[in-house]
Amino acid sequence: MERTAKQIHNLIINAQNIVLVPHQNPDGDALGSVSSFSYYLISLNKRHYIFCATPASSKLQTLPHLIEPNNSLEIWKTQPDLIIVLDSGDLKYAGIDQIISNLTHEYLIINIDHHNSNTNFGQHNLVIKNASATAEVLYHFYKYNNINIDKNMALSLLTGLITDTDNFTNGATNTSSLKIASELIHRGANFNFLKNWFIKDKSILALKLWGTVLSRLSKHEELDIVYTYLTKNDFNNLEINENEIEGIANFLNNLGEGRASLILKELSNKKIKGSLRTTNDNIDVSVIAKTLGGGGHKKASGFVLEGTLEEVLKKVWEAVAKSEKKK
Ligand SMILES: [Mn+2]
Repeated sequence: MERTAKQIHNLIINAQNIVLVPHQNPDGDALGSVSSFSYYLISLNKRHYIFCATPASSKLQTLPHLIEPNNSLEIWKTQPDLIIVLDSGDLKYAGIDQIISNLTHEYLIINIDHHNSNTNFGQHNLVIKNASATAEVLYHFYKYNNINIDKNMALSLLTGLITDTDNFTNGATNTSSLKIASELIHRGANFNFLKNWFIKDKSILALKLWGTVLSRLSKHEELDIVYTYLTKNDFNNLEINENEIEGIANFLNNLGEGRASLILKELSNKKIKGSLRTTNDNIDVSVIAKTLGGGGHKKASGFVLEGTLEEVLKKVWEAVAKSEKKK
């Protein structure tokens, strides 16, 4: 791990033009990770861009330390020699699989991530699957290379940790994430500012949507999984972004019932997005998501399938039953 971190650092030192890529619909870990990296590249005076296939939520953009990514395809015409993908299990999740396959110049891909389903798609892969966040992987990267973590970098990394541990409450929270968070705070990251920003993040409209979702909670008794769903009509007239759904999915971890929870969301073009969560050590939701063509972590994963809500729900139950048999 240390060797890979040092190799990557050498490549950065020698690079002419770098593109940083967080995953699509970037969350606090994806944006926090690219922002901390951007601050570091600025300190090195390195020419670089941050490309994201979709815009970041307007809510996250209100955090002044997070750097707004750019979705202009013109970036790729600058022929970056180094493409650094952060917080993505594969290039499709990052939203750049098509773009990469059309590149004709020479480049290297660097993959820095913590997803259990990571496919090691880079020429260099710094992947720590038991890390709570990509921010944690980057913390180690900076340490291995004796890079000073300044205040802005610390605040960006702490944003990633808070996001992926759901305010230090979910299964990804461990001694390592808490220890790193404490050092980041020591380095000037304002925990109270971030904590309040993340906790006081609900609007009246959003909570009404929560009410709808929660009123539909059901349980598959045999498989012991709690589930609910959102139709297109539910949020057609509301300005609700992807992260809101993640928030509900994470909240379902508070349930004392069921081994895992599932929330299905109807997308446009007849597709359904599923988010799986658990705090139970005896179930690995990344295995279920993988069977359904998705991916993620042992305790939090997701997938997108074609079909109606009923059809997709049926496929999920089949995937759960299949993953149980394998054991
Ligand atoms: Mn992450």
